[in-house]
Amino acid sequence: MEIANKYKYALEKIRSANNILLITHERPDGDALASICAFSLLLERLKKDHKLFCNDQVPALFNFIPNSNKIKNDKDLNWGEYDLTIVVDCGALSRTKLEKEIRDNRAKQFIIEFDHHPKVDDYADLEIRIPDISSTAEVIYRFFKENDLEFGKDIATCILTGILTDTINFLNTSTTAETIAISSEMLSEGALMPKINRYAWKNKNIHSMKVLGNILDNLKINPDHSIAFACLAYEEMEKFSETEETFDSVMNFLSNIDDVKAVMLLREERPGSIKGSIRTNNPKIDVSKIAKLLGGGGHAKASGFKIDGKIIKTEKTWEIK
Ligand SMILES: [Mn+2]
Repeated sequence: MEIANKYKYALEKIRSANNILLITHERPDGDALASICAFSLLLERLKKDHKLFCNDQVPALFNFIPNSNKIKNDKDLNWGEYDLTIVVDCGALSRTKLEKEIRDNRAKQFIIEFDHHPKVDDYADLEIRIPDISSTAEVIYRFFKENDLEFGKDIATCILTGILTDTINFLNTSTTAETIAISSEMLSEGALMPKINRYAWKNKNIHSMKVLGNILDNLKINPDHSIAFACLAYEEMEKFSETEETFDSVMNFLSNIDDVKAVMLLREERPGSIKGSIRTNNPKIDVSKIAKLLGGGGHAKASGFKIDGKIIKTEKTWEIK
């Protein structure tokens, strides 16, 4: 099906549904929350009953996103109730943390997926995926546009939030002329850009700055692979008790290093379980290939993986056992 027809078909499905379940990914970022909330606002306008699910709590910094207070993490969803499920920004189905439930109820309901990650799982009845565009919010913008749906201030704020957070304020390479044109249109619609910037970026507390300081202090460069990297052993992770957003912003900051091909952070989240994040600014490099080799995935410019192992700090560097 051509993409324009997919947008139309998706709206038909939404209009004919009575009860809709909206799902976004665990540990949600700005785009994940903006995307689920944009749909919630549209469904309110269309007077459709719906529920919003995310496995983890909305980080306080994103409380400004309209309707984010409606997101629940209660897995006790009455699966018989819904005739339509919309999954946004998830990449792999496992990131919904409802993999089993979705697969078990697969026959009973129609699933629409909106995403900009490379395809991992085949589960949606209608897959609206544009890999490597700036954000799922940009996919949703196109869905609105193609269907002549009005935005209004709140939905415009959602779409601009998704774009600004996923592109790091237009810094990364997925930013196109269209991304900026859409952002400008959303501002004209009344999107609250100063609010987005204040909450989504100027939100660093002293503690997270000190975590950044520690990581910078210990940063190493592997000259053979031209990768800058740092590790955090479990003992340090425990000491920091930092949230995902802190490490996200650390990675954003590290990816400003000019003379390496990529940056990598390994942190032992739980004893024996290491989470890796890898970023690059180099247009010729696809870090998702490394992530995939290690059982993970993501975008060409930002990817992640999980491996088993223990990080041990030695005098000069780290060892993984
Ligand atoms: Mn996204």
